[in-house]
Amino acid sequence: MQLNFPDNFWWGAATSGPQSEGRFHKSHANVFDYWYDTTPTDFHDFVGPNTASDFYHSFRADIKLMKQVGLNTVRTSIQWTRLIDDFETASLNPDGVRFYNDVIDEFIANGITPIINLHHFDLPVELYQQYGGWESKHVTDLYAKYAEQCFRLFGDRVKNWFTFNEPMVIVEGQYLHQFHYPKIVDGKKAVQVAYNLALASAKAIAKYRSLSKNNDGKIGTILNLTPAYAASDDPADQKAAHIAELWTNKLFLYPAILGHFSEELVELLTKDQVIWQSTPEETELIKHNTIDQLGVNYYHPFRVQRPDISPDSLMDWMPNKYFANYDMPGRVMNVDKGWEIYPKALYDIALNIRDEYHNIPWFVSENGMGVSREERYLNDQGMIDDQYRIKFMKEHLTWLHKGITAGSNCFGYHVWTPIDCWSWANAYRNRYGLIRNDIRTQTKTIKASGHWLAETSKQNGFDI
Ligand code: BGP
Repeated sequence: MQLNFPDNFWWGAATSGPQSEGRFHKSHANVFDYWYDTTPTDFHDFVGPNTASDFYHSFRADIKLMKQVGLNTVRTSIQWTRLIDDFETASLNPDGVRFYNDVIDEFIANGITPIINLHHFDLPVELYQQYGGWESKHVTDLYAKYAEQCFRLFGDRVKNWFTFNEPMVIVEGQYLHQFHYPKIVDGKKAVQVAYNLALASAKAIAKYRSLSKNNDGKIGTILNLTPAYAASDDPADQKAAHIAELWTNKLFLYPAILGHFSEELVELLTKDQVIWQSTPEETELIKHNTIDQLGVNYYHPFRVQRPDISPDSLMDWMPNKYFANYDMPGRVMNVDKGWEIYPKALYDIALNIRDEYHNIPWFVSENGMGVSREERYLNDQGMIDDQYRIKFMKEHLTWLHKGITAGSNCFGYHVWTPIDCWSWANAYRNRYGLIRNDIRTQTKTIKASGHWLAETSKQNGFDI
């Protein structure tokens, strides 16, 4: 039986500037450049972002390969530090302008629609050092200025914009769970940063809509949704899962789509005395600048157990890794992370968006399987025979298809990632690409999964 997807379905893949380009325009560093420059030992095999997959030099050849694996859309991001010279005035770096113009034109010339994200964890480190980064509302204004430059420069050709990738990872990585620089544990700051990110997104959306030439485009945001399932029927686990859902998913879904924060979450944060500082003008801005479309990054669910300490306080248990996975059932991926593979969550997400978020148009903006030491699967022809990744994509797409059949308004599926790329502190440990990148030589070759996707995209579906 053939599964057919809606007309004009986005068969695509996602990457980001900091993970693919390599370091150019060296006069500014983002937080990852800086972290690597100062503590290279924090990075797997001491591999940093300096070269990444060298997209800055090889984008023309890379885009040809992306075309060969059937992608009709590709998401990447513009780097704030590479496009802008002076963050206060948002004056431009000419080489950054040239590069991103060339990239966008090259995608279009190859029949690939560029989907552009404005921020993928790559805060200019100067803005952290001067203002505390996203802790500061001034930085949200500077971000909106940078966003405006992007809309003005590229809005004639780019019609699908996204304001942030995974704001929750910024909050948790930098301010709670210490996996991103500056590795702080501070619940109050974490909550303010979350609010400021939602505010910054609304400011960028307001700018976009005020520029009339962009009226034919759409703007959205990209959230990592992690459905929180209770580990058992025990009411304490059920309650814990409910609270986890409030923080993990509703924190950003509500302002982005509904234009306000969840009252229940605000109540909990107020009780914990960590609620953000806001003004009535900001509340109005958020209310009137909701998104046109949503990107959903999905990798794994949470299985939530009741915490050892009070389940009524978010802040008590969050730094204690309350959401840490308990023994995961079934298959897992990512040797270091042990992420559970649970494709049905995509169906649950689809129905949740349909029922609780106005059935807003959305797409899977990241879904992928990280595998370590993938050379193990090189076959006699020198191709990575990644049947496990094909199985992974088929399973997820099958559940997504059920969600679409049930009326959810999903218009695309993007694999993480087109070409093996640099994964933050994990560097090249887990490979996700449809295209292999031998990082010693920067030689790029299509994997079995890339050939499978080319066929699937051509057929607009696949046999199950
Ligand atoms: C998402 C990020 C991507 C990418 C992916 C894979 O959270 O948006 O940038 O890195 O996860 O995860 P990782 O690279 O940590 O293995």
